[in-house]
Amino acid sequence: MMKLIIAIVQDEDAGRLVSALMDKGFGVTKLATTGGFLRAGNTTLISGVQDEKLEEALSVIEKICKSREQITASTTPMGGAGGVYVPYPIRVTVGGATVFVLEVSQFLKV
Ligand code: 2BA
Repeated sequence: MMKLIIAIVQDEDAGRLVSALMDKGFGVTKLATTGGFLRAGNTTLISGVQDEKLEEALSVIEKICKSREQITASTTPMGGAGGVYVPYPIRVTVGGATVFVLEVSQFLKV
């Protein structure tokens, strides 16, 4: 039996994740998607896997998409109205994956 993995990941992790899954022999389809909340681009990967390979695929996703902190520049105005836009570093959490695992009732190539 098979499972279908739907994994929503950050664009910056997507390329490495596709390569890592392909290297291990998984079939992958990559879709350009948009998150409903942030209205920003993200990437959705779909991958059909044999039941016994599910844990291996999930561990690849977890390894590549581990959430981590990143320092980025913010340009929020400082000093109130008419203030100067001074870039300053802020810490943001990036990475992570939202993963759904579905039962596959049929897998056909016709
Ligand atoms: P995550 O929960 O890690 O979700 C990342 C992306 O995964 C989402 O992007 C969406 O594209 C997808 N996703 C998450 N849960 C889903 C579900 N149940 N069904 C289908 N797709 C799902 P965004 O919607 O742009 O959300 C980006 C991040 O914003 C979320 O990260 C979460 O940290 C935050 N967020 C989302 N909705 C929120 C809300 N109503 N209030 C506060 N923060 C929210």
